[in-house]
Parts: sequence; C-alpha cells; structure tokens
Amino acid sequence: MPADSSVNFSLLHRTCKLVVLLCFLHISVTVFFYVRSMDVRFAFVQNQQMHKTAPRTNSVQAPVINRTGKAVVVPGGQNAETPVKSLEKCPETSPLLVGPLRIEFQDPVSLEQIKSENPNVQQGGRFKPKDCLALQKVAIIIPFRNRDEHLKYWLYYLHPILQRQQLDYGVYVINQDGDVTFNRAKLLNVGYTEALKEYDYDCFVFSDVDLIPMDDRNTYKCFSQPRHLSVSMDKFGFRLPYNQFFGGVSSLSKEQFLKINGFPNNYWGWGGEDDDIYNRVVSRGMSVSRPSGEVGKCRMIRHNRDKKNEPNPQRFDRINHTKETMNKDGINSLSYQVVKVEKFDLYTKITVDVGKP
Ligand code: UDH
Ligand code: NGS
Repeated sequence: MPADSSVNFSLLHRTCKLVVLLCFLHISVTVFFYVRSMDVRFAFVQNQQMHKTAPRTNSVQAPVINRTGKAVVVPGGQNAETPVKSLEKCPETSPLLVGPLRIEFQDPVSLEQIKSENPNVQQGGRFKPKDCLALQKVAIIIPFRNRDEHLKYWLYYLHPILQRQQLDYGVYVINQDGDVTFNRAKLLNVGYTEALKEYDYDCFVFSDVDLIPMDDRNTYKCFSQPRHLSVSMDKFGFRLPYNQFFGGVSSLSKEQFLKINGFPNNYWGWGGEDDDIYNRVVSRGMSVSRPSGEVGKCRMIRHNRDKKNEPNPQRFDRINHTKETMNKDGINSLSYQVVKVEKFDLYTKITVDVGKP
C-alpha cells in the first residue's frame, strides 16, 4: 500500500471516530433534556390535578362564617381564619330551573333507578348545593301509611326538582304505626319535632305523598307569609276548590309554625285539619301566600279512599272552634312514641305511635 493512502485512511478513521463521538454527545444531550422536560411536565400535571380536586375536598366540609359574615370553607386542621374558598349565597331564583314539567304515572319506577339518577342525594334523603350556600334549610315532611308506590313517584320527581331549586333539604316520611284511624296533622307535628332533632331547619314543607308539582318554579321553601303550594291541582280542574283551601302541600317557617302553636292533634280520619290550620294562620294575623295558578299546577296520583281514614264526622264542629282550641291543642300538647327511625338512601322514615282517638 502506498504511504499517502495509509495517511488518508488514518485521517478518515479519526474523522469517523470524531463524528461518532459527536453523535453520541448529541444524543446524550438530547436525552438528558428530554427526560428533564418529562419531569417538569409530570409535576405540572400532578399540580393541576391537585388544584382540580382541592375545592371538591373542601366543599364537603361545613362552611364557617367569618367576621365579615361571609361563609368560608376551611380545610381540616388549618387555622379557621385562613379563607380558602368562600361560598357565595345561592341566588334568590335558581338558574337551574326549567319551568313546566311532564308528570305521568304510567311507568313504574324503582328505588335503585331513582338512587342512581340522584347520586348527590345523601343518606336519609339529604342534599345541599355544592357551589353556593342555600338560602333556606328545608325539612320536607310527608304524612304516611301504606303508600309505597306513591312514595316512589314522589321521590322520583321531587329529588331532581328540589336539587334544581338549590335547597339545603331533608326528606322525612312520618309513618303512622298500627292500624288505628289516620291522623295527618298530628303526623306533621311529629315530623316538625323529629326533623329539628336532626338539623337546624328553618323552613318546613308539609306535603301529601301523592302530589307532584308540574313546574319547578314552585319552590319548596318558605315565604314571609305561610304558603300554600298546591294551588291548581289536576283533580280540581287546575283551580282552587275554595279560597281558604290549605290542603295538599304547604310551607311554614319555624317562626310561623310556632306562632300558630303548630297543627291540631285531634283530627282523626279524613278532612278538616287543613281548614283548622288555615284558621290558625288567619287568627294570628297572617295571610296565605300562593304561587300563580300556572306555576302552582300539580298532579295527584289517583287512588281509592284508604282504610281507617274515613271522613271525620267531628270535623265541622272542630273547625268552628279553632280560635278557642288552638292555644292548648298543638305543638305544645304533642305526645307520641317513636317506634323506629330508618335512614334510607332517599329518605328518612320515622315510624310513630300517635295513640288513638
Ligand atoms: N295518607 C297515607 N296513608 C293513608 C291515608 C293518608 O299515607 O292511609 C297520607 C298521604 O300522604 C296522603 C295524605 O295523607 O296523600 C292525605 O290523605 P287523604 O287520603 O286523606 O287525602 P287525599 O286527598 O284522598 O289523598 C282523599 C280521598 C280520596 C277518595 C277518592 C275516591 N275516588
Ligand atoms: C274540604 C275538606 C278539606 C279537604 C278539601 C279537599 O271539604 O279537609 O275538602 O278535599 N274540609 C272539610 O271536610 C271540613 S279533597 O277533595 O282533596 O279530598 O282538604
């Protein structure tokens, strides 16, 4: 081999070595920066996720009221003075309302279905909005015996409505034990008393189990005067049967309820107890507030007269004497025995012995 070709070869060899070395260096530097950028990206994603989940963790905690009167949510263990997220009050009119609703009772509904469609309802039928502070704490009291099919429709329709109304609410089914004559008003008094043992409710909605509102603008809350909500029922051709009618669904604040000494305890059987409540309201200088006929439309689930709830022959005499009897017959003279309290997924059932006529 000639000498100059051997020099050329050695030069080529060295050049190749250098190129390979440079390539290796280049790859190392690229890999180094790539791995570093992955670390940063991972940390960023982790950080983002923490930010996303943090308010959810906070929102299940009870808000406290700070010195400015604003509710703040504080994470457990931290100084209560450190505001993390403040819950604004919910608006006067919920932005979630949709207006008229289609209500029908042809297809059966199951409790499992209702539960899965209302994942935010807590055990015992409790709910409060996550993103704002509800304006009222409402206990919904249902007088009950042997109407499980009606109760399913009630839960099916009312839970979504009440959540859209942004209420802090609980559902209490007051089940009359035994088979003595039914006493609707006394059961409602029991519901008021028992619900208050559980939570500081400031408003009470008393609803028959078979009445469903046809418009979610008919808010199940309290007003400056006792409210009658079931003002245009399908069975009365969507109008009031008479001006003083206060039956079906009504609401009273705690203050209004106490002002009338609650409801009468001695109306056994069907009829008149709602007229007595109306008399109590007006005799204490209050009036009845109502939604419009359009917003107050509701449907009743058709049924036959229940056993042990025959028309009460004493009702006419009793409603003629409300003024004289209301001070000693009411929440101040209520006596009953709780037989059982059951916390179901969608409601609290309280079985009570209300005595006999
Ligand atoms: N209730 C029960 N079980 C009873 C009786 C009454 O759960 O055995 C409750 C229930 O919430 C009902 C409310 O009390 O919605 C009022 O009951 P009601 O049956 O006195 O009043 P309603 O207007 O029916 O529902 C009146 C008799 C209808 C007879 C119709 C005949 N076609
Ligand atoms: C009145 C009853 C009320 C009852 C209303 C509607 O006559 O308790 O009918 O009844 N008052 C008296 O009997 C004194 S309903 O047709 O919904 O069953 O709420």
